[in-house]
Parts: sequence; C-alpha cells; structure tokens
Amino acid sequence: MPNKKIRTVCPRDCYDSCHLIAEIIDGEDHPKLKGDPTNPITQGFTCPRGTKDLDRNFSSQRVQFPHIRNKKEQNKLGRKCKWDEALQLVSDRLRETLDDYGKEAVLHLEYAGNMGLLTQYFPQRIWNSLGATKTDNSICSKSGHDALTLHYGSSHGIQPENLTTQKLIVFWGFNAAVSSPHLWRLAQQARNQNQAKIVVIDPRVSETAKKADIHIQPHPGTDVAIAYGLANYLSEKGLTDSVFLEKWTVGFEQFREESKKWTITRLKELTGLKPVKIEQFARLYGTVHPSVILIGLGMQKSRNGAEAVRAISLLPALIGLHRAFFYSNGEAYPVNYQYLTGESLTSKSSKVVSQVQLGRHLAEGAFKFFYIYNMNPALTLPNQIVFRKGLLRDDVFVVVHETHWTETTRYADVVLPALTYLEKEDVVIPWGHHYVQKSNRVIQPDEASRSEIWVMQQLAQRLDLKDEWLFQPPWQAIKVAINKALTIPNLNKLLSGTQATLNSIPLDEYFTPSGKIEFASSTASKQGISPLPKQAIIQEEPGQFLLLNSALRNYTHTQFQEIYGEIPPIVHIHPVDAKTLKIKDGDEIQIYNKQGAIQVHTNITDTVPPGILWSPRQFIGKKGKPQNCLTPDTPQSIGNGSVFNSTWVHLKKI
Ligand SMILES: Nc1nc2c(c(=O)[nH]1)N[C@H]1C(S)=C(S)[C@@H](COP(=O)(O)OP(=O)(O)OC[C@H]3O[C@@H](n4cnc5c(=O)[nH]c(N)nc54)[C@H](O)[C@@H]3O)O[C@H]1N2
Ligand SMILES: Nc1nc2c(c(=O)[nH]1)N[C@H]1C(S)=C(S)[C@@H](COP(=O)(O)OP(=O)(O)OC[C@H]3O[C@@H](n4cnc5c(=O)[nH]c(N)nc54)[C@H](O)[C@@H]3O)O[C@H]1N2
Ligand code: SF4
Ligand SMILES: [Mo]
Repeated sequence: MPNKKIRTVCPRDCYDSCHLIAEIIDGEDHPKLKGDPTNPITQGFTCPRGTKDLDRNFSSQRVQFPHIRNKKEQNKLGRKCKWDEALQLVSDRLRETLDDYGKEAVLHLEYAGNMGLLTQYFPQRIWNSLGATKTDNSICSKSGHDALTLHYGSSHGIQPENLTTQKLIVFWGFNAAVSSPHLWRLAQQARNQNQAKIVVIDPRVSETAKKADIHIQPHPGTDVAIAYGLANYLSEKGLTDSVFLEKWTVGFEQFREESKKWTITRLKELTGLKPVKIEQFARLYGTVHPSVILIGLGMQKSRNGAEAVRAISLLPALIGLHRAFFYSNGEAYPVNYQYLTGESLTSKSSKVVSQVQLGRHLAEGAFKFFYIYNMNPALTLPNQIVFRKGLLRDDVFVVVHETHWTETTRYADVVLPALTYLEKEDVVIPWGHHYVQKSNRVIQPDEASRSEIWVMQQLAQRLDLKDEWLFQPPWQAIKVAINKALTIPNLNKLLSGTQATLNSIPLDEYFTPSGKIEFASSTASKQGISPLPKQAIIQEEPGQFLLLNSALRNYTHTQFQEIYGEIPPIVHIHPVDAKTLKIKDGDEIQIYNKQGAIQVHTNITDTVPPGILWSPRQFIGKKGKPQNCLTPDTPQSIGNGSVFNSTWVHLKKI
C-alpha cells in the first residue's frame, strides 16, 4: 500500500511558515515531517525544528491533564483533575473577579506560539465579549511597523520570492541564516544564479555576516547615521533618481539637508566604520540595481530601533525603487482580524496595556484574573523579577493553557492541556511570504488535551454569555475573515487542499496623507515626533557592556528545549575585554545590572567587538534566574515596542 501523505503548515513564530508534508509510513508509529518541495519558499527542506515538532509532540514534557496547583510551590506540578473541575474553578474565579472588581481586572495575554487563526485569534472572542483588558502586542515587531507607516502609510515591502532576481541584497540587522533559513536560501540563489552581492550590516560577526560578500560592522545603534551618510553620498555623486523623487515623494529637501550633516568623517567617529568601507557600500548601493534591503526585527528591538527602520526604509526611494525593502508583510493582507477576535463584533470596550511593561502593571495589583495561552511570558517578557513578583501575588489567579510544561506553568494556579498544531486544523497567515494552505491534522489528538476554541466555548457556557458569535462555527468565521485576502476567493478550495496566494497591496500604493512616500512624515509631525528619522546620541553606560541577544537555530524562543536540551547559558566576550577582567574561556561569571543578576559561562571570541557582549536570548542562567531579568522594560517612543538589544550590564568573575 502506498504511504499516505497529509499536508500541513508549521505555525511557529517565524518568517518562513513552511508548508509541510507528513508521510504516514505503514508499520511506523509516527509520520515523518518534511518540507513541501512544491512550495516556492519552503523548497523541500525545514529547519532543525520543523521535523522535530513530532518528537516535541510526544515528549515527556507534554501537559497531559488539567492540573490545579499551588503556584507558590513552583517545583510541583500540582494535582491532576478532570476538565469539569478545572473549568468550574476557572469560571468561578472569573465570575468573582468580574463581580468584585469589574472587567478591567481580567487580563488575557497571548502571542504567536502557534500562529494559526483558530489558535491565536478566534479564541480571543471570549475576552472581547467580556471587555477584558488586553495587551498591545508590542513585544516583537510593532515599533518597526509603526515606523514604516509614518513614511509609507503601511509597512509591507517586497515578497521575498523576488529575492532571486535581485543584484544586491542587504541584510541590515537581520541574522537570516539563523532566523529565516528559507529567505536566506533565496538570497543565496540570487548569488548563484544572478551574481547578486550580499551585504550584511551587523555589529557582530553573525552567522549571516560570516557568509556575506561585504560585512559592515558598525557600533550598535548608529544605523540612522549610516543611512543618512549613504543618502549624502548618493546625492553628492549624482546617483539619486530625481524623476522618481519628484513624482513619488515629498519632503526630500528636508531629508537632504539633514543628510548633508553626515559626512564620511563624522560617520567614522560615530559608527567606527572605515571611510573606504562606507564608500564601497554606498557606491554599490548607488550603482547596482535592482536591490533590496531586508530590515531585521532584531535590530529594531532597541532604543533607537524604530528610528533605524525609518531611515533605512527611505533609501530605496533615493534610487528610484518602490518599497525595495522587506521588514514583515504581516500587515499586507486584508485579513479581518478584528472580526476573528470579535473586536469588531462586541459592544464592550477593552482597556489596552503595554506588553513590554506588563510586569509593572501586574506587580502593582492592577489585575486579579490572568489568562495566558500560546505564550511563555515567564521567560520571554523583559524585567522578569517584576513580572514574576506580579504572577506570585496572592490576589492574582493565573490560568495557563499550554501544550507543554513551561516556566509560566510553574506560576499557574490552573494549567489546562492544549492540543498541538499537529493535532488540530487551522490556517496560518504568514508574515514572511504570501502562500497559504489548510493546516491539516496529522496525528490523533492527545486524549485529555483540548483546543483553545473548545475551552473558550466551555467557559462562555459556564458564564452564561449570550453573544452568538462566541459559538459561530470556526470555519465560517475564517471564511468571512479571509475571503478578501485570497486571490482565489474560495475557501472551499483552500479547505480541500489547494494552495492559494494572498492578495497584497501593490508596492507603489502609499497610504500617507500626501499619497506619496514622505521623507518628512506629516503624521509624525502631528504626533509630536520628529518628521525626519533621528539619530539618537549613544548613551554608553560607564563601565558597562551592551548585551546583544538573538535567536539560535535549534529553538523557537523557548520552544524545542524538550528536544535539544536547555538553551546554553553562555555569553560571548571579546578577548581584550576578557583579558582586562582576567576572565578565561568557560569561566562562570555573573552578569548584572540594577534589575537583576544571572550566572553564565564565557565564550571568548572576536565575533563580538570590544565593549559588546552577545548571548542567546530567553535562556535560564546557571542559578535558575532567567536572562530576561536583565532586559529593560522601557518601551520605545514610536510604537511602544521592546528594547531587548539595549541591555547594559556589568560583569563579575565569581
Ligand atoms: N531559529 C529561530 N528563528 C526565528 C526565531 C527563533 O526564535 N528562532 N524567532 C522569530 C522571531 S519572532 C523574530 S522577531 C525573528 C528575529 O530575527 P532577526 O531579525 O534576524 O533578529 P535576531 O536574531 O535578533 O538578529 C538580529 C541581528 O541584529 C544585530 N543587531 C543588534 N543590534 C544592532 C544594531 O544596532 N544595528 C545593526 N545593524 N544590527 C544590530 C544582532 O547582532 C543580530 O545579529 O526571528 C524569527 N525567526
Ligand atoms: N531577551 C529577549 N527576550 C525576547 C526577545 C529577545 O530578542 N530577547 N524577543 C521577543 C520576541 S521578538 C518574541 S516574538 C517573544 C516570543 O515570546 P513567546 O511567544 O512567549 O515565545 P515561545 O517560547 O515561542 O512561547 C510560545 C508558547 O506557546 C506554546 N504553544 C505552542 N503551540 C501552542 C498551541 O497550539 N496552543 C497553545 N495554547 N500553546 C502553544 C509553546 O509551548 C510555548 O510555550 O519573545 C520576546 N522575548
Ligand atoms: S520554524 Fe520556520 S523555518 Fe522551521 S519549519 Fe517552521 S516555518 Fe520552517
Ligand atoms: Mo519576534
């Protein structure tokens, strides 16, 4: 009998949203997962996580029953119970909170652990029906989206599959070789087929920088200056496209005036870059077309992140290219998320609080009932000491709906077992490309685990909620929400297995007040923000190191530690700094600042410059303290986004 094949989609928070084929092999217990060769992005391969999701599914770390716990006993799992008992307890506490403190004391928090529409969005209907407090989703990419919107009216850029026709590809603060293996593969194809040059701009020798044709290695936080310097060079050398500037842009004169201040000499001082290197890059950018700049979400998560995104995004307009950048296309498609989440259906308003500063609100006692799913915030939010203090308050009841035991479940009063993506049906809307297909169930669901929709509807029934849309058949809701977004507007086709593409907004449409690219943003002026991108003064903290931190190949944030073991608690340090501090390779040291302290092992390497450290992100240090107790929770001024890469620390040998 031939092996059976089922199509599914990796829903992890990732640029690539791989289309996968699960092959059910006769006589074998579990299917095999591999990348779909017919999908132009996935190209038949996955990252080291994609194929291992099946092992993660069956790992001993799976939550298998509802548990009622004493959250102060963090190392105990608690007592197994039946769904009925757990749901009754959760709905009783929810009802009490609503009666005694009102809807604003109820907080829900979720992110993109599984990006499926029926996992991440539809189950939020219960919270919108109640008018519970929500967060502003500012932990990842929001500041960059807002930054692009100031100048372009929206944040979408090119589709990455167009990378293969480029002649010059710039990865700016983007470690794609690790964080987006399929976009990286497309860039390499451009190099092989099209002799494209790959430039990487990164303060450290990242995995991507190692494979670049040119690596520009500036001081962190100086990207706005580099962009202005580039603009100045292009204008001086007559390499700008004046016809395009005239027809498609406004505010160029102001931008030009500012760029004049960024001479090569001044740039050298601020960025630490050699003039010859800057000129080499500027000349390439001015003469080799077509080109595209891929702007990293990672670089954007810093104090000057949104400003950097603004400045970099304006460069293509100088050389006559419409939006020749890519950041995240998550907002490019007309998917009706408000309908899916019930935001546009409810008559109740909801309070919105900062995700970056959530710990402070929680610790101050603003919430009494806290429902978390699809996220592991006790490792991934900044300023953990404060956040965890909030979780442990006696007057906060914490419910976590999870597939696996995590750091966050250790702080829960009730843990509810969730189905994994392999055990349920869904649709994933990618933010890295525009291909969609139905994500099918691949394996039999775990007996005691339940979907997010099931839990939502059970709670809604117990609370006797009347909004009919809470009980709408989920696929009907998806049909309404995505019909306009599909190029073949036929959900049935999608459901029967056809691969579809999403309609995206054309590159030459600008939704700014002027209808053009605004070098000087009128929206920014109205909001009291500088109309031009602004290079901040780099405020070095004396005696401290700047700790950059980013993703590793084997983990999606905190996921896959069940497979690959713990995220290594290490820090990279330059040999000169190590010598000054008398630190040897592999030493256990303390990294600390005003917020907290963690213990890690050193890795002495010149892939980081002096004064800069690098570590993986979101790990747990040697003595059990999370890396995120060091990261600041002061949001950016544009978009209120996170600033994980602006973490200043001291080092101490233990
Ligand atoms: N393997 C894996 N892939 C992932 C994820 C994962 O967890 N694991 N997560 C996904 C998610 S949610 C995200 S947000 C993305 C993030 O993906 P990326 O945008 O690639 O972000 P990082 O991995 O943080 O890498 C950012 C790079 O920017 C550099 N950088 C830091 N500060 C500056 C600066 O001031 N200027 C410049 N020019 N560069 C700077 C860093 O050294 C780093 O190499 O990855 C996605 N892909
Ligand atoms: N220090 C530092 N911290 C950071 C960052 C950084 O650069 N540095 N980056 C930030 C960024 S960009 C991001 S996007 C966030 C990510 O932060 P999180 O979203 O908290 O990251 P994950 O560890 O992927 O957590 C997702 C959780 O969802 C669970 N899950 C998976 N599938 C399902 C499902 O189908 N149903 C349910 N109910 N649960 C499921 C997983 O088991 C996992 O525990 O981290 C942020 N934190
Ligand atoms: S995590 Fe990303 S690269 Fe890996 S299989 Fe999933 S979508 Fe593909
Ligand atoms: Mo992210």
